[in-house]
Amino acid sequence: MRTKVAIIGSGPSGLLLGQLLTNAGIDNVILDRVNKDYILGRVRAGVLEEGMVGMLDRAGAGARMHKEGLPHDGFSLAFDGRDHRLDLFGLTGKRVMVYGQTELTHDLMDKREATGGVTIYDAGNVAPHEFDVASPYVTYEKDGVTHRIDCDFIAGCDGFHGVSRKSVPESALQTFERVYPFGWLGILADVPPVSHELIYANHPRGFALCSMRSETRSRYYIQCALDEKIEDWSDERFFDELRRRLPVEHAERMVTGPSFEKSIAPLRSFVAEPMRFGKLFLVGDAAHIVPPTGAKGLNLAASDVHYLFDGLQEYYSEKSAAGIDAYSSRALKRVWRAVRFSWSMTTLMHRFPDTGEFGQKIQEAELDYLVSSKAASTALAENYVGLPY
Ligand code: RFL
Ligand code: PHB
Repeated sequence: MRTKVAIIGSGPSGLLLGQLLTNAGIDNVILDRVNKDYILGRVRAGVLEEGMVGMLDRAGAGARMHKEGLPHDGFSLAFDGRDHRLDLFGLTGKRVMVYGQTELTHDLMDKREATGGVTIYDAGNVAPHEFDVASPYVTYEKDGVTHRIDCDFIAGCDGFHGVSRKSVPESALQTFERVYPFGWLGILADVPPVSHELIYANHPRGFALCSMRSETRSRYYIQCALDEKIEDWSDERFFDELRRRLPVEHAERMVTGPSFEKSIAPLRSFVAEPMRFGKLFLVGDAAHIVPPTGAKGLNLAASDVHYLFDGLQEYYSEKSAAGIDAYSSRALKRVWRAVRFSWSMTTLMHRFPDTGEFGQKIQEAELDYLVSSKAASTALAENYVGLPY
């Protein structure tokens, strides 16, 4: 088989890139090591920046998001027993969209099917080859047979644990990493959200986040130790702990109910540089990971796709390599700003092993400054709604 762009990974990065290429008449094939249901079973991001919303529209897959997504004009920072609203729209003129990654992935898969895009699921041992020379190709196994796809370019959209980044010689790659000494225990439950906007809570017992997927479905998280076991967390214990970390007016109003998903996610910041090796591009989580505190991971995947798609389109329509040559540096500039923001939100909101009473007071003083200074609130809001691409 031959195609122009072989895309490894059918997560949001791969699907978005694939759809923009298909819409522009540029052939592409997506390969994923798992099947559609498995991908749609992963519960992840929930907050989309306007840039991501625009990218989904550009792909022609935004209709359901505009109908069912919840535009949010602000969120709350809770600390020292009180709640402080950050007016995102008033401070920046922008809002965010609350719409689950699962739904967005579903919409992109439907669009791909409707426009005849090729996706090969359950592809075993996917491997990129010869990407440092003129004629790269990808191999994979399916039903016991090895297949080969020749292509012009390979897009590594296969997430943090994927094969693309691992295929690059170690000497060609510089990595930067911070692993945080805690995780997030998250649940999904069909109960109305405790508040119509998100609440990010700093508490001496640890961070808590009240998010949602709809007006009847809540997504709640609490900071937990990395060695915590899911089995030890009944729904009742989870809600008790969540309530203890929230201002009393929210704790009293919280509706509880059985969860239907419960998982622990570790927190990490990671960047691999550069994001291009000859004909192979790293996109989204394959190149970088941020802790979820700033809600930036999925949104960074969208800006990477924006830069790469522009470069590929320019290559095919104008025979110019300027855009693809600039991909890594353009993408990394925005990546590092988001890495900084996610790290600072994580540092500000969580209890670290050495936080102690002094650290707690410092966090509260910083939060107090953030919510009472217009300059500081604006800087936070500007980063949260997303820096321009
Ligand atoms: P994905 O979604 O990991 O998709 C990669 C795909 O590649 C496939 N794959 C392979 N295919 C073939 N061969 C191989 N060897 C392969 N290895 C892997 C996988 O099966 C998969 O289908 O990466 P992508 O597309 O770059 O998307 C990134 C986002 O998923 C991620 O950044 C976000 O989910 C991060 N994130 C959040 N981001 C936000 O912008 N806002 C949020 O509110 C937000 N909340 C979150 C989050 C991530 C979380 N977790 C669990 C990590 C909340 C959580 C709890
Ligand atoms: C979510 O709804 O899953 C979510 C929202 C905001 C974040 C992280 C996750 O910062």
